[in-house]
Amino acid sequence: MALVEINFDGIVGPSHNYAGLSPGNLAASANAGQVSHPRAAALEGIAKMRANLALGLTQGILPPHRRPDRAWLATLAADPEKADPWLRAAALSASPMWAANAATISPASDTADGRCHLTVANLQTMPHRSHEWPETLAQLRLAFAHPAFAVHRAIPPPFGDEGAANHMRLAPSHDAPGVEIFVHGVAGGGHPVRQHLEAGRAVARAHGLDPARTLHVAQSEAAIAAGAFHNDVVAVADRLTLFAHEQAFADPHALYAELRALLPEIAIVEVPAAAVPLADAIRSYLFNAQLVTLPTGEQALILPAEARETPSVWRWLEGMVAGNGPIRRIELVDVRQSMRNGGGPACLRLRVVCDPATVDPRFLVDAGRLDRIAAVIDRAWPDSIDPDMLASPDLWVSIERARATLLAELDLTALI
Ligand code: SUG
Repeated sequence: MALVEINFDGIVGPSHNYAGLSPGNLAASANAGQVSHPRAAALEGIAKMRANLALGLTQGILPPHRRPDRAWLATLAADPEKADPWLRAAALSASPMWAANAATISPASDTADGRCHLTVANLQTMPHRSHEWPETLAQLRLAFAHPAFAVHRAIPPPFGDEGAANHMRLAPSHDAPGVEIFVHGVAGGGHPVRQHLEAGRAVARAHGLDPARTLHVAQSEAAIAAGAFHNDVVAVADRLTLFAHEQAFADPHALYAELRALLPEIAIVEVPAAAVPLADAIRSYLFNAQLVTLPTGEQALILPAEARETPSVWRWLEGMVAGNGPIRRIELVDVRQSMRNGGGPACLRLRVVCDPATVDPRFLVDAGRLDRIAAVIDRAWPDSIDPDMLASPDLWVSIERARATLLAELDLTALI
């Protein structure tokens, strides 16, 4: 059985819009009220997947959710079409595109029963994301129905869980036991704390992780206050490399010491605040990169194009690849539509380490399948959405039709 890392990208849904629903997410708040471009957004996502396939990576997809979520809205408003605008926007949000928040994954090599465990995130802190979990659960139960997997329901509220965005795994290889790090918030300097310690502990227990190789660490308050609403905005890990901002964790030295004791060969690439201030790291999404190991064994960082436009970040990256560190290559991708809602390349993907032969093939893509998905998007996705249009019944119907057309193309009408 060959274990590989598969990146499952959320396909940007036809309702993608800028409603400013995520306090603490500075990009989403700053762009509230702007006109969005769902078709361009979804095609940017497809281009990122194409580029990853060209790098030799294995690629999967998670389709957009049912939007508007009429059933959810109907429980909250007598006449859904006349519901409060923010509630209507919450029912229409395309936020399931950020697949890093779909679930937390522990590969088979870390778990007591030798299965790959997935726990769906409850996303209960933000109303517009709190109704994602039932459909995520349905998708994951379909994609990972093979006995090699165990798919768990979400942790009950009020303990916030935002999935893989607050979880990192370090291991010498996919088939060797790793160290799993669950990152939670304690205080957010006025911004909401979305990931709770209790949730991380419950997920680790459900997955049957070895407590000696499982760390629960706090995010720094400064990071959340500066707009790092998820840990993956300030840190990312792959194999034996941890790439993190100096101010990512409440007690970085204690974390690094524990990691060095458990994994003596670890490489910790810490970016000092003196070189890249937190504000620049968050604006450019330097750490919301996909840190991947290519088939050549080389590690690459797949970064948003904004990294090149932020002088401190670009200077630091140029120095890094010129040096002797483990990250040897930089790839830039344009996901500007997603970035405007605070979602970079790493937010758009859920990593699952498993044997691809055990995954339902309808959730895996090659270049030809991506072409067919792009053709549906071209045909059916709205060109633009002005937030004022969110009440339009015609828009609702065209969004529903667009998703149904895609699900038919994917042979996934079971999800309609
Ligand atoms: O949860 N934005 C998302 C961005 C998620 C990014 N994910 C990771 N860091 N892994 C969020 O804040 C904005 C939607 C709006 O305002 O309409 C939004 O939900």
